[in-house]
Amino acid sequence: MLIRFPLEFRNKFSLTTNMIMNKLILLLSGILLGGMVYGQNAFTPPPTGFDVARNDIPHGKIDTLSYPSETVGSTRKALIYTPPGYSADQKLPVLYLLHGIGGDEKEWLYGGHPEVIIDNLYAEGKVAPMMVVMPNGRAMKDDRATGNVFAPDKVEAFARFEMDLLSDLIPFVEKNYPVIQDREHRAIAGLSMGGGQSLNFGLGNLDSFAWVGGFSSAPNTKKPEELVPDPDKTKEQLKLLWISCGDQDGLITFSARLHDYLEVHKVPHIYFIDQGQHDFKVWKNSLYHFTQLLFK
Ligand code: FER
Repeated sequence: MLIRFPLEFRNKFSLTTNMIMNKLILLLSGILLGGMVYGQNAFTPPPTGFDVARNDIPHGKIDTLSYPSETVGSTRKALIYTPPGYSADQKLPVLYLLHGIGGDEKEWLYGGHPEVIIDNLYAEGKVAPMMVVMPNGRAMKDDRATGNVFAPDKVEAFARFEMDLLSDLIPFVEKNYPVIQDREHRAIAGLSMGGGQSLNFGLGNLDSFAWVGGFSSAPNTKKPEELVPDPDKTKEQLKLLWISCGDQDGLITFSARLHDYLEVHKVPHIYFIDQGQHDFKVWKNSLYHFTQLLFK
């Protein structure tokens, strides 16, 4: 019987109560379902229509920004979502949202329509106002997702993006947009290669990010002991560590091994095993739940 405990320990005071409640619920549902325990479903599925554009609500805006990258030696592009009612008077937090191995800065937009999901959540008062920056995470001169996207130089460029993000893109965003410039107002999340990047860069730079999410993270995800060498420090600094994956995804081992390590070292995190494969159905669900936890 497979049991995974949904963990949300952001509120340290409710830690014990949460654990007991989770175990009780799992035990009860285990008995009721005769061994079919879906204890990992700490989140109810998004309501029908969560990803369908509504014309009776205010909409945010997607723009393209271009920034000079010293890391790559070129001008690079990213998309930026600004929320409904955005004005330069109000400083906002930022989510950096990263794509997968076959994508570029437009992958989330075309495949996941985060602007629709987030607009709908705003309309219901369920997300904090935030900007979303969707960069191209392949930090090389020709950063298009063409040819063999698994070629070693392209895969390496996903690691090089750490420097581009921290030294070029974030400073550009913070210079040119009204955003709050501290770790508690920066989140990083992504799908697959972007999930691995988010865990690697987020957990590796706790002074820059307090909110970290890996969706269906890929083999570029560093080993847990590299990601979290000092569990107490990670525990103290992180506001949210989110790890999710589809139960039919062949890459689930990379999420599972991090979850197991975090359990052993008692690092609070959310481990959400969704039903599904390596695709946007799972990533949209994760985005829907993850964004509601940010900056609160
Ligand atoms: C791999 C399998 C999958 C790999 C990367 C991926 C670098 C990434 C998948 C994705 O981003 O969707 O072996 O190695």
